[in-house]
Amino acid sequence: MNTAGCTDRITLTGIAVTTPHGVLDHEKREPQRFFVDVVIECDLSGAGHSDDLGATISYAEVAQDVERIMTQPPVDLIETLAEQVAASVLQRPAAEAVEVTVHKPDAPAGVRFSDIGLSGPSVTIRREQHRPVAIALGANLGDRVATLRSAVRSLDRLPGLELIAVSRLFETDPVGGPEQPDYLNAVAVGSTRLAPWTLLERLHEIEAGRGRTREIRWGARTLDLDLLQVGDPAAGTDLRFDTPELTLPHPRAAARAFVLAPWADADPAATLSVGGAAVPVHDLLDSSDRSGIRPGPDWSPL
Ligand code: PH2
Ligand code: MG
Ligand code: MG
Repeated sequence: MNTAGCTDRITLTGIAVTTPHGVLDHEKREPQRFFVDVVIECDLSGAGHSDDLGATISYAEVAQDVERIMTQPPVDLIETLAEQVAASVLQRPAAEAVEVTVHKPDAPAGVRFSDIGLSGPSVTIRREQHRPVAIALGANLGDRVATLRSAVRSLDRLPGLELIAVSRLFETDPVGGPEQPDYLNAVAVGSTRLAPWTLLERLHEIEAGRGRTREIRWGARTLDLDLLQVGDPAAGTDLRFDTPELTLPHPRAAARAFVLAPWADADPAATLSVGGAAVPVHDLLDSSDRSGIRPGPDWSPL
């Protein structure tokens, strides 16, 4: 995976909370000053072009989360507070990474700290988003194997996406749409720090680069890349939402053998959230209509 972070950032500097935390007994009784800085790396281009708060992370919400975490019952370490703040920021779908600094300017340390600026001890941690992701690949025009192979290569090189496994190829009867050639389908699974709509944009760019056009819904295509799921339903961390641009998990994945067969092949332990429950993809496959699904040509795309 290319690990270069996103260069857009939301910064909150110096969230001030007076509250008791510390290793020493008296620190757990007597409130002292803490200042928290949060730098969130996230793609702000969507919000910048749409002027829509829903397309970014509300700094007010983050600030209030920080205050709530800081005013919990006393803990010993500012590391603990920083870790909890980072974890709470990373629950937001748009957050790709976060840096958290917790300052404790009046900490008892047996020395005198400068009274210029914000002096005294602090800790700084940086944590990256790592969400499991499943992507479906399909092709039924042109040199299908070559197109799918180059699509996997593009996915593998995508900054912010790390591929872990790619399924075998399955040859499948077309489902829905007009009369069209058979498909080759595969599924790639991996880990991403990207916001789902940012990842979807990258998938559309890869499709466009392989001559994909969008004339007829469910019509023949050189390449189709669909975002199936982001996050882990078994841990309750999968992202679920329904917008005109993107619905997660993919609304038709649970019933489509051409998705389920390669998905179970790439990740035999995969689960999909169906009506709020994490259901093994294998079980969904077993109860789906597999009549139009055949083994495809051999490949080893990674
Ligand atoms: N994709 C569709 C519609 N129908 N049928 C098969 N067999 N494979 C596909 O990938 C497929 C389809 C819309 O994306
Ligand atoms: Mg599709
Ligand atoms: Mg699609």
